Amino acid sequence: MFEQEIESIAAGGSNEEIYYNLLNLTKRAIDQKGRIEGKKKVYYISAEFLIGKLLSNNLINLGLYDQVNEALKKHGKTMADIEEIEPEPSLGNGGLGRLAACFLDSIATLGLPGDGVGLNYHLGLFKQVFEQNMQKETPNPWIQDQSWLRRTDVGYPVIFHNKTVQSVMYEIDVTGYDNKVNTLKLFDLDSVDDSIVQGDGIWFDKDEITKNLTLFLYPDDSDVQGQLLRIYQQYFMVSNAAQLIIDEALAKGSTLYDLPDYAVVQINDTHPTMVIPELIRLLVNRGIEMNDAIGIVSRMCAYTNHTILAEALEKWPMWYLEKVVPQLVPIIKMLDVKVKEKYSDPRVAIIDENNTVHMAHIDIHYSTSVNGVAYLHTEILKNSELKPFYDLYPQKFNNKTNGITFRRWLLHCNHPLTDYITDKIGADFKKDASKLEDLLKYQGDQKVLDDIYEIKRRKKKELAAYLKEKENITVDENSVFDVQVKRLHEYKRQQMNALYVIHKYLDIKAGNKPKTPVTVIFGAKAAPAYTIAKDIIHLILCLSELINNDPEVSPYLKVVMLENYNVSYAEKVIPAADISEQISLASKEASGTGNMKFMLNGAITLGTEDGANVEIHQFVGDDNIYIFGKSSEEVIEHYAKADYSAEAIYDADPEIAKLVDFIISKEMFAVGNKKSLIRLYMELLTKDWFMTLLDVKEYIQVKEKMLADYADKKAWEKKMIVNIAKAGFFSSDRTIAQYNEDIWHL
Ligand code: 7GP
Repeated sequence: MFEQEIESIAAGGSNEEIYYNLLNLTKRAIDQKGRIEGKKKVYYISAEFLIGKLLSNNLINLGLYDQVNEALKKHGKTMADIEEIEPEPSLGNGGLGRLAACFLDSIATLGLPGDGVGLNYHLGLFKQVFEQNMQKETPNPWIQDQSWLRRTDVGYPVIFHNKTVQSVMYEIDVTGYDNKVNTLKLFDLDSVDDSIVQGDGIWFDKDEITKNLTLFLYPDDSDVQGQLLRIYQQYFMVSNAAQLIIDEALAKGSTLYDLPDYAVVQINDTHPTMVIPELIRLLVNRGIEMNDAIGIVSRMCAYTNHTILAEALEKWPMWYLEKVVPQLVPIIKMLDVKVKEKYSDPRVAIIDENNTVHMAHIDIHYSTSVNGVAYLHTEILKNSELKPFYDLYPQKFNNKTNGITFRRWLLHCNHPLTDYITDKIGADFKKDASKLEDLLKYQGDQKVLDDIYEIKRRKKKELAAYLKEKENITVDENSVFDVQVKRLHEYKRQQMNALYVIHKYLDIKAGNKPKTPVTVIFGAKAAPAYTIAKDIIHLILCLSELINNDPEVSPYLKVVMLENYNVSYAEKVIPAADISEQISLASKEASGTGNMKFMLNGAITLGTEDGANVEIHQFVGDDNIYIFGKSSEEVIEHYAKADYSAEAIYDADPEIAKLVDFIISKEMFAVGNKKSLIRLYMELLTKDWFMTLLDVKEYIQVKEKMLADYADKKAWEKKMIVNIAKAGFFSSDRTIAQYNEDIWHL
């Protein structure tokens, strides 16, 4: 099918024409596949879906990729050239949003009826540019006349205090691998006006709700207006979701009393929490008794927690809700009263003594399931963060260790490795990831080990060429590629990696030339209002300028900060990595999913016992991972006793002090901004909330060991194959099968 058409598309036209022709062809191929149907459906409601570019992925899932690729090749084109034309929708910040996208892929691949529900942000997350070694945010328009988005004639009235707006629903098809199709439903408002964005930045008038509602993903919420806008967005999302759910169930014959037989709602962190009172409100409006409505809704909702960082557990002053969504307030109050009647413990109240509404508490009391996203994370939820709730509802708590879709994170981003594995163990692993273990039988086969190493070299070469072309950065493709790509946050400790870079720089300056040169690659966006995170980016960019221009050091050490790190960049950098940096402070990274992508592509993890690193460690064993740092128990104890002092460590250890002091050295001031560097220096010295100095020494030691081990090629190759072979557990197909088995029952 489509053979002739593919051939003629490939034969003629510019890359742009080819892209749009392929887009249209793919859409028709999707239509022919048909929809996944079923009485009961999961609605995965999420403020973020970081879906990435879709052309290649859809072609792979539809089984058309090889055909298209061959045809393009024949006419002297590459798929990579065509992919460059597609804009990347940046409808997410990081892990939570990318997980949602992986989940949609797996839900469809497993043939389960399930749709994503979210918002159609016009500008999504900002585009990052570097100016004077600092991050600058610029708008990132991604919606074009011809795109994957399909406008529908579905829309709902959404009531905000004094005005009612009329939504419009857009859809993006979600193809299953070798299966039928689900949809991602993104709600929008026709009155939203991109032209209110001022200048080349991302500043806009936050008060004009009808013009700005779906303009940006999580606009800067450092002020009250920003926070109110966030509530507007959240309510708009869930009110649409709730109306859609009820509509679809009614169309299938539901009486609404049996709504849980038709719909299950997965609440992706607390952003969609208001779907609970909203569903209750709508059921009551349709004549169902309040208590019945509460029962029905509680039976159909499930909540996933993605973080234990206090600042991310949303709580809103009551007056915010009164201002934006007064119609929900009596319901939330009633839900709170019911909790207080049953439980006297003030820690589990929905509304606290300051009249603040704890969104997660609504989720926990009024849903069937509460899950964490990795074993350790769920244990921490049960035993400390959410302990009072676990004591009330032990049966609700469950773990669902995250996963990644192998279609994007292997089949699409690493064709040579995919083909090689297929050649060795057959294609079954594409549908049953546990089959990857069959690779283990080649552990002793030097030819196979060398081949896999060679594929890594090829991917490094490709990345080097891309960096040269795109960012005019020259890297040594024979160096070790040491990669830390993820959101910029102090708990993820990019600053610790930067201290390693300083250590290495000083060491090389002192005459210790390393055997194997190393390229330290960072990629990260910082939230626009997160000053220290931006200071860390500044530090890295300054180090990069200093080191890369120092002829004494640069043959041995390079520092690269990728500009505008996003899904497409991840697809290029992850297959090229030798070392996967997963160095969060133990207990703080709920799971991590980047760690899984690196492992699957044959990088070796350098990490703390945090999040899913713990499980990766268990799967690969001590010999195939590099672990360092204090345990989560120790860290939690430090917080409990408030006895951590960065200053004490600094005072006691001149080697550490030397690294920290370098941040404010004359070398750094020569390339950087004094104010920013001093601020970061002071932060590290006097606060260091995420305990960089606690682990930095062991980190440096273990990393040096790792780099030395890299020189033993045979031993390294073996680690690579074990990591790839053991990655099967981290397929999101496994995760989704567990959600379905334990929670959704589709
Ligand atoms: C992230 C977690 O930080 C990461 O550890 C996890 O792998 C990912 O979710 C998927 O579960 N959290 C977020 O991205 C986030 O925004 C705050 O959390 C709501």
